[in-house]
Amino acid sequence: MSKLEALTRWVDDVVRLTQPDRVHWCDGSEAEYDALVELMLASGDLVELNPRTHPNCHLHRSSPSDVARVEHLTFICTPNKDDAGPNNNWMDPAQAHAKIDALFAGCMQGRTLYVIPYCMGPIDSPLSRCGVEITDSPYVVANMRIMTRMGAPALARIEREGSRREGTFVKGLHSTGELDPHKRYIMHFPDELSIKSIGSGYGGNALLGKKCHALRIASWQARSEGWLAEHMLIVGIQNPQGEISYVAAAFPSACGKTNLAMLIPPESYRTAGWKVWTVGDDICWMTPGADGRLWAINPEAGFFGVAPGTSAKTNPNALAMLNHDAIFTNVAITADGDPWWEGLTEGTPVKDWQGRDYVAGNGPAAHPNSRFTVSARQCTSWSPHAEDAQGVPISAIVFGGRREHLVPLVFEARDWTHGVLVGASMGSETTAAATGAVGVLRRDSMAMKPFCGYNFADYFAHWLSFDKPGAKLPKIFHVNWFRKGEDGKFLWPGFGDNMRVLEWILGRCNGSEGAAETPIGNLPRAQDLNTDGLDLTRGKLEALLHVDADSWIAEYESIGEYLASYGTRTPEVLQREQQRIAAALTEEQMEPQEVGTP
Ligand code: OXD
Ligand code: MN
Repeated sequence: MSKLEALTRWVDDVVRLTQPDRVHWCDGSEAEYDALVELMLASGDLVELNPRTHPNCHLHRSSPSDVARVEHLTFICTPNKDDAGPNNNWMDPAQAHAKIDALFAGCMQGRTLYVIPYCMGPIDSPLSRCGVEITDSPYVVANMRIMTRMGAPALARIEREGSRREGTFVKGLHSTGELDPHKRYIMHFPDELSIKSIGSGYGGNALLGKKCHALRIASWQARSEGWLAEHMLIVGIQNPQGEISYVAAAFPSACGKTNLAMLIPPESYRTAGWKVWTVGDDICWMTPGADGRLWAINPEAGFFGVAPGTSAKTNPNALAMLNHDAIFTNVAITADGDPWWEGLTEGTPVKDWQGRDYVAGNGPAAHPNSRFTVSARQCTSWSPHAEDAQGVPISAIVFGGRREHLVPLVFEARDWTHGVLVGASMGSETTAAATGAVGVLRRDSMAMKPFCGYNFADYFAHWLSFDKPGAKLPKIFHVNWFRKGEDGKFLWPGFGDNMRVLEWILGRCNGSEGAAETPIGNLPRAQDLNTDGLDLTRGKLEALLHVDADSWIAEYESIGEYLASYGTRTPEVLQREQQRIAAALTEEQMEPQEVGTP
């Protein structure tokens, strides 16, 4: 129960609509979590993993038709269709409420309705925002306890803020319904600060604090309040002098944000005193501070990471934190009951993600979008500043995608406007994080295509609006770890060696690194990147940094068409920037000119 009338009234309305047998207000305690686990072990929703090697770890197997976000069933419901924009599916709010409420009617009969008060961001931070999720899924409650600050302290904050002003918390209503893909919708009502999701138990569709609140609703709120809600990791990079610079990086889903967020530098860097601190792996809320810099918090308290590919080589920090107190979804298991996924070198799967006997050659053992849920505090690189109420100051923003061809390892945008264009024109090959074809190139502006709660044209304008007198904005960069050579193999080793690129990026921020100027931006020359100890031929390095004018002319034509597809709302400044670069590409013979050698 709550003393906040707006909250109890809403819960009562939902109870009348969904008709649960019981109502449980979550306090977020360990005892509550343990009781939920017992309940799910008894119902078969969870399977206990090997308690010797993985104490307090459990496996959940979802319905096989409910394994990823469903972008085609995700709607932004604004009174005016243009406010949602061509980047979103839109439905009229009245029609959307009627359609989804008909599915919610009586859907919790025989079930318990859980009320989850949660806070996105450190509980004492003015940058944090609260919400309440109602769900009939104990699996969702258990995950929300790991992913957010959930329970009594969040309820106290909601009541405090709500007693001063109505409508301060985000209302999220969720039911697994019948887990029927034909009766599945994820609907957002940004100007009502509300979310309704039915028919799925999958993370991004069901843990409403994450994509639905912290990105789609928050991006809308951020626009009206002058901040940014972004699909970005946050890392602190400590140099041998002990100074820490913070970098925020946007990559589409399943493109390595978690790995970059937990990067362990190569040995030579570690010996020299470099260290990387994790602040967040998926979402970043940034607000201009009194000093003109952008200050960032990670609104989440845990990681909901992609399991396949996580290994001692790619992400030792992640692997180490998954030995206890974690939930695994749709991974395979070994004969000893240890979790297993493709990419692990130890162990042999005996049951696949659907619990069937594993047969090699019959598809992957773990689902390609199988996940782990784990508290951020279990990560050894978790930053001591990750919970700072004022956030951390951002020195560089990095955009990136999965591009086999064309896009060089790294380049720097000339200024903020150019950087916004670089983010807006990001392209990436699709992954298994959403249903649909994998490996298809699509534009994914700022990695926010599935997550921006309003018209991208207005979103680009909002980004541009931060460039004002007194602002000390981060420098903007673009990276591509995925470029392939003529032999079809990745040119860059990636993972820990990405530290070499981060070093150049930070050097550009403090003026100590050189670059060559090209129409698409400033690139490191071969001598500007530290490749000592890398098995990288000069030819490969040149291929990684190559800017092919003809292909870029075609790319900029396609970027122009993309911007035009947002119609008259597209900021003119951005179109002019696109035209300027397109013209420079045609004119220049791509003769690199040196700028600022250290
Ligand atoms: C995620 C996603 O789960 O982007 O983070 O899909
Ligand atoms: Mn994500």
